[in-house]
Amino acid sequence: MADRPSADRNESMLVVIPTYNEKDNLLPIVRRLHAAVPATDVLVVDDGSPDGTGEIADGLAAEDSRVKVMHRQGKGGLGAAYLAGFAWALDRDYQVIVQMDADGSHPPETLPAMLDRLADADLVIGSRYVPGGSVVNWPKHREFLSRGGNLYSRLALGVGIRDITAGYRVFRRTVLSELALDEVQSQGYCFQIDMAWRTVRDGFRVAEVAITFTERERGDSKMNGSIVREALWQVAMWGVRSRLGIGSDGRPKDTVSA
Ligand SMILES: Nc1nc2c(ncn2[C@@H]2O[C@H](COP(=O)(O)OP(=O)(O)OP(=O)(O)O)[C@@H](O)[C@H]2O)c(=O)[nH]1
Ligand SMILES: [Mg+2]
Repeated sequence: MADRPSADRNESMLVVIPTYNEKDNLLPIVRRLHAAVPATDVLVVDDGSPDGTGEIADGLAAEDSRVKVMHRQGKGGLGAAYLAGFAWALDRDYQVIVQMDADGSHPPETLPAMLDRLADADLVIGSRYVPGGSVVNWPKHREFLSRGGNLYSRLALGVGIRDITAGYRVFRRTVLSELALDEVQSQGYCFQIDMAWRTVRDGFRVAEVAITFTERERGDSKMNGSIVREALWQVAMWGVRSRLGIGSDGRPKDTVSA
C-alpha cells in the first residue's frame, strides 16, 4: 500500500477549515489538528468575519508555513466556502482533502483513524451514528432533528450511509476532481448530503468512522430553519429523480448528449 496516506506521511494533505466568527476557536482547533497530524497543511477559508478571525488566521500563517488563508468577501455560506477551498486544493498537488469545522465539534484526534480507512474508501465520513459514535452536549431536539434528517435521507435516496449530514470528511483527490463541483449549489446540511449523494452515484466507495461529536462551547451556531427546509425539499427531489431514472440535470441518466 505504498500510495496510502497515513498519519505519518501526508505531505500532500490539506485540511479545509471554513470560518465565520470563530475567533476563540481557530487557534485551539489548529493546534489540536497539528498535534494529531503534524504534517498536514491547513487552509482557513474566512468570509470576512467581523470578529477578526481572518486576522488571527493571518497571524497563524505568518508563523507556521503549514497554514494558508483564503479571504472571501462577506458571508457566502458554508457550501460556497468549502467549494472555494476544494478548488484551491485541486489547483495544487494535494492528494487528500479534509473538511473540518472550526468549532471543535469534529475531533482532530480521530483523523488518523479516518485516514487509515482510505485504504478501502474514497470518502471517509466521521460519523456520529455508527457503533462507537456519539454526540456530547446536544439538546434532545437537536439530536432528534439530526437523526430524523439522516433517516429521511437514507430512505429517500436509498443509500446506506448512517451519518450523511456529517461535516467531517476525508476525500481522495480523485473524488473532488471527478465530481461536477460547479453544479453544486446547496448550502448547510444540504451541501453535505449533496456531496455524499454525488460521490455514491459516481461509484466511489464511502466508509464511516465513529467519532465523538461535541457541540460548540464558544461562538454562535449558524444553523437556521431555512437550511433545514432546503434539505427536506432537495432530498425529496433527488430521491424522486433517482427512482425515475432522471439525472440531476433533468435528463434520463443513460442518454449521451452530443
Ligand atoms: N467561511 C464560512 N464559514 C462558515 C459560514 N457559515 C458557517 N461557517 C463555518 O462552518 C463551520 C460550521 O458552522 P456551524 O455554525 O458550526 O454550523 P453547524 O455545525 O451546522 O451548527 P452547530 O452544530 O450549531 O455548531 C464553522 O467552522 C463555521 O465557522 C460561512 O458563511 N462562511
Ligand atoms: Mg458546528
